Amino acid sequence: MGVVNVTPDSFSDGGRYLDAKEAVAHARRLAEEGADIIDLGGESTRPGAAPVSERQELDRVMPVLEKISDLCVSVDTRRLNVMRAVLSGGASMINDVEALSAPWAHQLIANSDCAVCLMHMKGEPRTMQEAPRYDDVVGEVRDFLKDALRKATFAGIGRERIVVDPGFGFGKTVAHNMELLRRLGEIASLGVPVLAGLSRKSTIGALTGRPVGERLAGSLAMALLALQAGATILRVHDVKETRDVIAVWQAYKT
Ligand code: HH2
Repeated sequence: MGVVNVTPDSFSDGGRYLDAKEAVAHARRLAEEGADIIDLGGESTRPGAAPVSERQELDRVMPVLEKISDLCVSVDTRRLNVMRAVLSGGASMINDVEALSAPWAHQLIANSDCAVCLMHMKGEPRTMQEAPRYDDVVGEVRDFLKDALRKATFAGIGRERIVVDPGFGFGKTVAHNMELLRRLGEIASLGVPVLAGLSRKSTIGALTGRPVGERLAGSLAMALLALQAGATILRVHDVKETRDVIAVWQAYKT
C-alpha cells in the first residue's frame, strides 16, 4: 500500500502533493513501482496537526480520486460524508483510523462492496502521544480489534472485506510499538489480514536518531520485521524499495 497524502502537514510528505496533478502523478508512480493499493489521505492525523473541515478534505481527495479510480484506491478518512463521496467516486477501500466510530459508518460500508481497514488508536490525534499507558499493550489492542471486528461483521460487513491494524504510533510509545511488532502474530490470530504502518514513523527516528527524510533503511527493517511477524499489507511511502524487501522475504519463505 503506497501512501499519497494530499495535505500541507503530513509528517513525512506534507505539502509535496497538495496540488492534485502532483498527487495523481505520485500515485501513478507508486502503482508502477508495485503498490497494489494507493492510500489517499486528505487529513493529517499526526499529533498536533491542524484540523480540516469536511469541505477541505473532500476538495483535496476528490479531484485526485477522479483521476486514479482505475487503480485500487483506499481513502484514509474518519468522516461519514467523505466515505460516502469516495465510495461513489470509485474508492475500493476505506481506511479508518477510528475503526468506523462515526455514526452510520458501519451501515454505509455494509451497503457497499468496499474493503475496510479497522485501526486501533488510543485517545485522539491531538493528544494521543502524551504519555500513553497500557497494562498489556498487545492484549488491549487485540481486544479492541476483536470487538471492532465483531461490530463490523454484526453490521453485515463480511470478514473477507476486513483488515485490522494495530495503529503503530497512534497513542503508543517506542516500547509499545516494538512490543506490538514483536507480538504481531497475536493480532494476526484474529483471522483477518493485518496491515502495518511503520514507514518513516517517529519510532524509527527515536531508534536511529534520523530525521524523517533519512528513515528509509529503518523503514525497510521495520517492513521485514512486520512481514516476518505476520503482516500482509505494508503501508509505506517508499514502494520500490519495499517491493525488494518483499521479494527477498518471499524467496526466503518458500
Ligand atoms: N498511519 C498514518 C495515517 N494513516 N492508517 C493506517 N491504517 N495505519 C497507519 O499506521 C496509518 C494510517 C500516519 O502516517 P502518514 O499518513 O504518513 O502521516 P499523517 O497522518 O501525518 O498524514
